[in-house]
Amino acid sequence: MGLKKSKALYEKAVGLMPGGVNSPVRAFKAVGGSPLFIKKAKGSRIYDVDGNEYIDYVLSWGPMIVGHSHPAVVKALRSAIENGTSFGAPTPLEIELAEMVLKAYPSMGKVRMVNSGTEAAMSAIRAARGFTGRDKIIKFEGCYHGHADGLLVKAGSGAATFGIPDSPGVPKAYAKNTLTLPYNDAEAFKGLVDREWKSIACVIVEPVVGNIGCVLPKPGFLEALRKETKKHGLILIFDEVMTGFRVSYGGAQAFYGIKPDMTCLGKVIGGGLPVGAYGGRKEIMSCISPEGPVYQAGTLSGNPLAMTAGIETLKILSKKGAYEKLEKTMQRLEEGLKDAAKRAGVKTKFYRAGTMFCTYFTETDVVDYRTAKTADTGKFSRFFHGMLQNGINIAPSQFEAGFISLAHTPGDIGKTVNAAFKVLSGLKE
Ligand code: KE4
Repeated sequence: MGLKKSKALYEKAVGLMPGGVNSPVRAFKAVGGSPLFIKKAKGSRIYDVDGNEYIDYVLSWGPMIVGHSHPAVVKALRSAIENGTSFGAPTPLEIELAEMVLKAYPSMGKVRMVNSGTEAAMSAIRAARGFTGRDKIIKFEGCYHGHADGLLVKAGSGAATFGIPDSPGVPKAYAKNTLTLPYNDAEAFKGLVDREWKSIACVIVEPVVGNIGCVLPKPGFLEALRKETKKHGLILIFDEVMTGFRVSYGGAQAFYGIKPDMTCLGKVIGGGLPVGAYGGRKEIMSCISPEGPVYQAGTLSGNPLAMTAGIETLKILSKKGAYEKLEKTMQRLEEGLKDAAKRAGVKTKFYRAGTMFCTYFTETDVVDYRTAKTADTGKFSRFFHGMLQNGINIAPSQFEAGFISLAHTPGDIGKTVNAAFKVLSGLKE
């Protein structure tokens, strides 16, 4: 069906928006070529403006876990929109979603709705700083917590690994309060905290790192974060924007049995509409305005349409058998992709946590940012475009996670595995 219309739209878009997109990863810079413009999506499928159909493993970067345009979500939104779109006043819907979230995440005593994962992480860190009176934070290389200034920081040189800006526009003064460590290095973490704990408010971590592909915590790593933060009164923040309701209904904290002090959520809890949330122990959340002095606000926070989509999505996920079905589909895909690479004679490493996954084009075990970067991004790009040509839409970067939904069928998985074998076989040359 060609990509003529997408190409024409992209040429127009670049004259209107930076890079022609509203979020960088969509521009295909990591894989080359020009992005698809999507017309619609239904179930496990997306359809571009040229009429091409794809089985979708991006799922809007995670939110569409029940499938695109789920009838129950669409129906609920249709009736919600009749009542208006935004009031700037409390609604019963916010109570309903807050109750569902707090029930699923018992580590949270209270929760605040915001509009994105960035806002959730930024606000959780402000709460931790306000609660502890300390300024510094610890993050881990490769973890992404949205684009707030203090989080666009990379490891500086030197023992204390003081952060340096990872983007123009981030003042050095902001970055120096962010200490950065290698993910999965419990010893380095313990050493830094033992030295610097008096000035550190919190540690923020993706319990499974979805922003360098899919990197699992080594046994003992999350436990070490929990032990050392408790010992020194640091706030442990699990950024579960991606892992929340994805790795399990109770997120990575339920999956790994670790109770953080605060949690950030997003993506799935909005069912595809803009929702983020942060929450934690009651004594921390009581610092948040208007209950306490730490200011945080948002015109559209708790928006009735976004709450409706989130509530309906969580209702579907909380039904008996939902995660068993997701797990079965994921197992089929994992076995199929591993077998396809083996039969095609291409060395890959596959990782997954629940139904987020990544195939790395490397022979190195991927345990952190450094080892993830051993992946052959050229080979990945050829794989990406080959899969697209075979009607399979995967993330346009080696360093992003893939996702499945309740709408993915055994037939979808079969088609995907066959396409993967065909494309991987072509990579051998
Ligand atoms: P948003 O501000 O994009 O809603 O959430 C930021 C964020 C925070 N924490 C984690 C763990 C995240 O994965 C994200 C956003 N994830 C990316 C995917 N790598 C969103 C895609 C994009 O940036 O367009």
